[in-house]
Amino acid sequence: MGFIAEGNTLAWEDAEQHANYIREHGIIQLLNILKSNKDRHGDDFKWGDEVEYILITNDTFKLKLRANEVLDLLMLEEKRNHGNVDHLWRPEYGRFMIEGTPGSPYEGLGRQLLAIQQSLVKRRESVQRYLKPEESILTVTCYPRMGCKGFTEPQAEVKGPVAESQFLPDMVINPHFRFSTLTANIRKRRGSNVSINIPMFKDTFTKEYVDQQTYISPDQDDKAINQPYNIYMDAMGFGMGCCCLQATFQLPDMEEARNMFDQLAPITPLVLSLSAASSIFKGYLSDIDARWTVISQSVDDRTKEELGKIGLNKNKFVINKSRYDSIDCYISRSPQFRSEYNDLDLVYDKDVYQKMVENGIDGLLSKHFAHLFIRDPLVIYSDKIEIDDEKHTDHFENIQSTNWQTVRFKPPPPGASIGWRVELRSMEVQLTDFQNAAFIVFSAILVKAIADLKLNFYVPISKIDENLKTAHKRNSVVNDKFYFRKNIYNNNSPNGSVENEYELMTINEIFNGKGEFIGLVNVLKNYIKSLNFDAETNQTVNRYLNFISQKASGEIKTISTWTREFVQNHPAYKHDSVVSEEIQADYLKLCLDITNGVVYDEEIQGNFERLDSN
Ligand code: GSH
Repeated sequence: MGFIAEGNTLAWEDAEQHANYIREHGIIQLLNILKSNKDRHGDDFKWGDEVEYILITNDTFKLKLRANEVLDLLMLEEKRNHGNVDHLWRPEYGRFMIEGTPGSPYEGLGRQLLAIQQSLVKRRESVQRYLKPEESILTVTCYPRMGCKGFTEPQAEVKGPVAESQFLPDMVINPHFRFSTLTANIRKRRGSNVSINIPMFKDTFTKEYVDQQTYISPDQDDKAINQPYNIYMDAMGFGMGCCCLQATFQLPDMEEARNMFDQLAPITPLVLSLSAASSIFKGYLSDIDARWTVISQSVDDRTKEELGKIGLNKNKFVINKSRYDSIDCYISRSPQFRSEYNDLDLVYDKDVYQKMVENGIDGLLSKHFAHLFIRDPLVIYSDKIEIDDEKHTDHFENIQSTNWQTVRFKPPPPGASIGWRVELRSMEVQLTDFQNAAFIVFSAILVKAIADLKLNFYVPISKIDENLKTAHKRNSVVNDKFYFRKNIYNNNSPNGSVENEYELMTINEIFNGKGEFIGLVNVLKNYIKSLNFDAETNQTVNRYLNFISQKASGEIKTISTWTREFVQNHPAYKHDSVVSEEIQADYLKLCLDITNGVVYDEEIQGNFERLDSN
């Protein structure tokens, strides 16, 4: 869920002048939070999921730009019931998007796990009440023909003043100020439109250059755009218009949350590969299977100085990654941590670091936040600049909530009963409620098992980055190998070389076992035995874990692979990588039918959802 305030946002020219003030006070606010919460202990294991949906027309299969109206009605219910509702609904980037979470967090494991899928089913029903007959919601990660002619309902003009995109009308952006301000300010800060370039899948008749009509402004990097077999996209909406599945976990205290942040970081590329659900971008079959890099490029606000293309003058740092990227440093002080794991040359603000250390914060955590604070605040509300740092954390949240990393370390908000949390952000949303429930439950059990069994997933952070790249490859679940620890039970800091601690393994080996290692799924199956679930919970949870296991073995296809094959086998497909309106319509119709239980497809559902409905 985003950090959203009411008020007037500043255009970049004005916002820029307040950046240092926001950062300075953001740090004061952070220090206040740390001071009052560093000794907080004993919070319960509470957690929740976030699912993002798109709204489409079920007759013409266009993106329907009306989710904001539906959201208003859903939020009105929340207001009327004083927050006492089964689901919470929040805005997301697209005017066609909506985000749903449980009304209150799940607590612990146990029979709660039975409620999740039901909650997801009810969430859909709850939205459905406010839809017109020709409208439906879907959980597809990326709308295939985003940015193609006439892809929205109603149709709208491109080249609007906000995104200045030649493909996406400004109308696709959620009308809340935050989203258009983010879009315009990212563009203005970097000095040109964002430039998203991903490889196209090369089929027999794929043209080397498909976008020759593309207008490239003089300040754009035309080399990147004009490569052969390239899909070029020029607006934030191509990325932030993608949908994901996230889960947030509250841990008992700061140290456990720091440990969980570290332990989940190596998991993020693995679950991205496993949940991969996006292989079509801007109407073309792409050569990647996951959304992450597209979003990363879509919000990359780095200037030429920050990219190292010209010398530093106005900006302070050369920065190696986009704001939406993998994490750059581990933060835990657990005995499992070795300083060698932090093997990236971390870019961080030395002044922020100094200030934090002077205020008694340890070096590791200070570096983490000093790294987040190398970014400028992008959305500043004119009426919320001078605020009471003792009572508010808006300026800290401003920086924190626009550092979109694979995992997020979340300190307690002021004045609430909420504790230290960690958010897992890399998974792609799945088509059905069963599939999403399976990933959510898998994540929750994994988190609890990490905490209780002290599982150790540390690999050098540079290896996580390599794994994240690998996770984008076509069908990486089956075709590729990922760096993973040989021994996940190693509780003490070993002395040998770090290189000997990990090896390249397939997703199947990591999840289903290799040699003496029984695999993550079996680790979790053994772990839940100790939780003494009742028979029903046990059966349901095992079904979810078996689903994950079969996805890892490739027996059940990723949505990306399945989508790719659907297109390639479609009678209208000309083997030129083009996903026409006709193909998209048939594809989305099938997605809808599977979601609604009208069609069953074992390739992505296995036998599980059939069992489920019995
Ligand atoms: N849809 C995204 C994904 O597929 O990874 C995740 C959602 C997201 O990052 N949304 C942006 C945001 O700022 C909206 S522009 N969210 C609030 C936050 O990260 O705190």
